Amino acid sequence: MSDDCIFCSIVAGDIPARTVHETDDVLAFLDANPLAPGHTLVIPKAHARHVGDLDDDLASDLFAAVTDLTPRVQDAVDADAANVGINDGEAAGQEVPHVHVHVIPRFEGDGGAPLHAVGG
Ligand code: D5M
Repeated sequence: MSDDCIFCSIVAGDIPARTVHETDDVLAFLDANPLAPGHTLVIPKAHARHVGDLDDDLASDLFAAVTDLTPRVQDAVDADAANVGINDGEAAGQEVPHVHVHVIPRFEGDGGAPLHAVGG
């Protein structure tokens, strides 16, 4: 737990969130500024700033939650696909310094950018 981390505050229950999935080690909740309906964030409950800070067990638990949730999130909003990604570090666009995986439902013709549009 990091005192000045908003996602740690969500894990602690001090800030409300719309939780969609929870285990002992992982929490998933709806993004407060969604890029699409159903935009979900999946986080390790333990504070870690970068993906490289995760130990193997936690990385495995996090990815297991992502693989479980991604099709369920898509189904919930009747999406055609999803972008699944991590902004790891400020220069990559990480605003909240607690690892989080974005699961962003995508719809045919929605006009959004693919993840490989960096620099394009
Ligand atoms: O993405 C950080 C994401 O975190 C961004 O999409 C908004 C979201 N966010 C910020 N505060 C909250 C709260 N309180 N609840 C839910 N979602 C939140 P990044 O990859 O760091 O740019």
